Amino acid sequence: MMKTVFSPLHAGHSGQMELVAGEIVPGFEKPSRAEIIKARVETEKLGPILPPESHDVALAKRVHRADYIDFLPTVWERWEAAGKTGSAIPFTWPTRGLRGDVAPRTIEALLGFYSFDGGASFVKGTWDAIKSSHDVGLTAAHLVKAGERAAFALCRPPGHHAGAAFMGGYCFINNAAVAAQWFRDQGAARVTVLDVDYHHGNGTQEIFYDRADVQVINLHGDPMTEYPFFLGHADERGAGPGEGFNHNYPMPFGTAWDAWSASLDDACEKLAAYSPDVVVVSLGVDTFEKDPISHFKLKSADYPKIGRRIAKLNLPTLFVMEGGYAVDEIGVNAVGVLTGFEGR
Ligand code: OKP
Ligand code: ZN
Repeated sequence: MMKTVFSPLHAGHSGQMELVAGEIVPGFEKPSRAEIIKARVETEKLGPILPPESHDVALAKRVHRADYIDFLPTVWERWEAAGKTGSAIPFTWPTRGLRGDVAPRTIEALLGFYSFDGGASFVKGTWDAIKSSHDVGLTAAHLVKAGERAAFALCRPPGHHAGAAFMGGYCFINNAAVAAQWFRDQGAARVTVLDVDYHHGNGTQEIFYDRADVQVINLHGDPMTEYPFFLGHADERGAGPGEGFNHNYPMPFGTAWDAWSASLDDACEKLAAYSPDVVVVSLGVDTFEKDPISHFKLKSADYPKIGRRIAKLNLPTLFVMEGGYAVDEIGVNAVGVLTGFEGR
């Protein structure tokens, strides 16, 4: 039986708007995603569903910049105090040629200072959801540390696009990175983050890029044509002491199981050679053929095969929920990975 950790507080992050193809629309990253996965955990009898314990965000500051983590809980009150309504969406960024080293003062400016796109927006309940997602990840990590073979952190909002000092792509705190760091702090010599979400986990890569103690492996849509566009190429192999410990598998639109699973096999060989004490899987199921914002062609029957391949590594494994936007099938696909891992 695999334990799942889930918090109802995710639901306060609701109604946030998103700019897609020239129109402001309701965010794809919506509460029903987590609720449908939770319902599938129940009907599949994966195992007990536990609430998170509260953990100090000091742990998040081990991978994020302290000023960024201190900023997140203040966003909504500052937005309201400035007389603004709607969703707090970043809109101006310190890109090439501008100063990225000076934090300005107004909430509008700070939202841009602490983000790389307009995809992570706030409403009233967003901070409580972010904190609950962080707590869900760490509580599930504790279960694995305590001897569970695997645990499922049903995180929402997701985390893998969030870097040391920026949010973006629906992500605020990098739940998988925080958990990986926590395992290190608890005595794990080496940790691998295996990111199977359709989108490149640019935040996770950035956080661990110059480190040898956390291996980061990403399978994703080729950034030449897919979001987040500006990271995720095959030649990004790590820097300094981290050289050789970052592995990217960019794949073209239309990639289906045969090619995708060949990348997974190669990734698992590199992972096994690294011989980590624990694996953190950034579990996105937006590789699904019917995902509304993605372009891979995995089928529902493929997800248990992902779980079986990861189980063959025979390592303690923390599954951390990331993306997946085909809500009708998100439960079947996400829980399919987990039941596949359990050998059923
Ligand atoms: C978050 B995760 C869609 C543009 C992309 C952001 C996608 C964030 C995905 N037309 N918008 O990796 O699933
Ligand atoms: Zn994704």
